[in-house]
Amino acid sequence: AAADAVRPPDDGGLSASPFLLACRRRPVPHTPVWFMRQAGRSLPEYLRVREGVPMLESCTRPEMVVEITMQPVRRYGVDAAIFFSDIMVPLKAIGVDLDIKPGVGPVIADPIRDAAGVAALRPLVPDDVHYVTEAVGGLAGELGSTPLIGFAGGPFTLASYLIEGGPSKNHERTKAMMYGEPELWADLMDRLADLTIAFLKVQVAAGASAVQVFDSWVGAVAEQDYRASVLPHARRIFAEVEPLGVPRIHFGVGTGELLGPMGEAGADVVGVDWRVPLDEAVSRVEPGKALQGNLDPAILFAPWETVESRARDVLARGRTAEGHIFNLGHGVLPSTDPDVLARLVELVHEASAEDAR
Ligand code: 1CP
Repeated sequence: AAADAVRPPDDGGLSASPFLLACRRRPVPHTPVWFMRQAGRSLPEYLRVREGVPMLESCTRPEMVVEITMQPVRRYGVDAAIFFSDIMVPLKAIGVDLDIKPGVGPVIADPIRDAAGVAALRPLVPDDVHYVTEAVGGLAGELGSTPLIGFAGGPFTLASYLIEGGPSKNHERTKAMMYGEPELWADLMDRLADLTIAFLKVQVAAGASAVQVFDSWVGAVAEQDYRASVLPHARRIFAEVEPLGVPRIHFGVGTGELLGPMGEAGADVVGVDWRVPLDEAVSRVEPGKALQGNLDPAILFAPWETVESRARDVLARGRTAEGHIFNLGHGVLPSTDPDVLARLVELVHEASAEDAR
């Protein structure tokens, strides 16, 4: 109806972008699609730009960040860009001695194991990450009507890297603190939530149109413990970001049993990994949320006919949600063929536009 028509936006077309409309559970001309970890993985143009520059240093060079963020937008025509950075950048910026080692991931020189370690985590001020402000500002001109997603790590995931000292399979020291030293744990989670809030605010103030909180490893926690030890902090993050007025996405891996409480944390969009079909996820998440996901990233290594039928299945199940943003169930795997991703974007756009007619 005419009353529902999108008014000519005075924001360069951003408010009519399918990605932002879907986050708001509004009608879309086609299902929007972007990929977690679309920037800086396998693309040859990325590897060329990064040659000889350590990961964390690359995040502090605004021109490089702009270029890497734009690469998947140019190549794939995705409906959103994700800012090239890392969940560890704000920790580095407040003085935590850490590195991102090729083939390993984040490594912490002095893992946090006691109250003194927790107390040493200071708040982030915008000047600590002035290069982020510069890069996001530079992207506004390049992106035009394509929205930029800012992001930060979720508190459990950041705590795990800090306490374990690096990537961890079982998160045993992290859980030992969560179960055994609840007051110290709460203090740590408070500080990490503050860090995440501050980092998201910097990105939105500089021009990001949406934010995603990656609590990637929180699926390791049982629902009861999530509710007691993580959810209050996640809830505070989304509440403090709400006045910024941009859609908020909440994602974790292996979170099938946590989709309900993660929805309660307050984001506008809940990310779903590939283990739970989207129509089932709809019944686990409270009403009033859009869903994001959830093609298995490993399916992209199967023949195209398989990719296509599985992608169509995700689209069909996604239609049962109030809003759907097509994505993978987790990040693009490093050896993924970029041509398959390009073809997938085309398929999602064409197949969903046909359905919308
Ligand atoms: O699309 C993009 O790639 C944007 C940039 C981006 C994002 C969104 C990077 C660059 N990192 C992240 C988020 C991130 N970092 C997450 C959450 C998303 C997820 O679950 O995948 C996590 C858990 C990290 C931590 C991290 N950083 C890891 C995982 C290690 C583990 O525990 O298994 C790794 C390997 C990194 C390094 C990293 N971050 C980003 C890149 C391009 C790289 C590779 C390093 C390099 O190129 O030298």
